[in-house]
Amino acid sequence: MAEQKERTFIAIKPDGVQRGIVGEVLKRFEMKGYKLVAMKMVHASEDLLMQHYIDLKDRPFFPTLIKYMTSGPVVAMVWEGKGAVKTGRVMLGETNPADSKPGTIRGDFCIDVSKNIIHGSDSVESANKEISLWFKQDELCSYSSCASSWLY
Ligand code: DAT
Ligand code: MG
Repeated sequence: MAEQKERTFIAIKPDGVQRGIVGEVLKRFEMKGYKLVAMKMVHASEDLLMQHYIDLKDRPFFPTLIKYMTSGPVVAMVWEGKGAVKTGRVMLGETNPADSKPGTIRGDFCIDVSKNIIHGSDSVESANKEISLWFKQDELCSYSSCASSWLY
């Protein structure tokens, strides 16, 4: 069924990597039932980040955002499953951790909007764009998950 194949791009930002939150994020997405399709650690270039955040290029915080995102490696991932984009955003919490509820990743593990530890695609369209920006086609793994018939 097509809806179970929805994919989202999730990236643990440099602060999330430095603070040791990678395992916790993986755990939450795995335990929810989403399927890991791709994952890599990458110290992203300014060029890649400028493309990734192109919609925000005129915002005052844009230069700071690019500097922060290139300050260390990130862990980039693709997760797949029903409603992965929307549910992924719910699992992340609000952009500003101060508005994020406890139980969400940003609500539980960070304080400031400029160090909000994780990125998640905001629509299926941007997910597709981000996935092709960060991953080559052959980095996306094709396999069937044994959990699938117990989830859907
Ligand atoms: P999100 O990451 O929740 O999709 P966004 O796309 O609006 O939010 O912004 C991208 C990132 O830019 C966000 O995760 C943190 C940073 N950011 C957004 N608003 C900010 C602000 N007012 N001050 C500083 N950084 C901000
Ligand atoms: Mg965004």
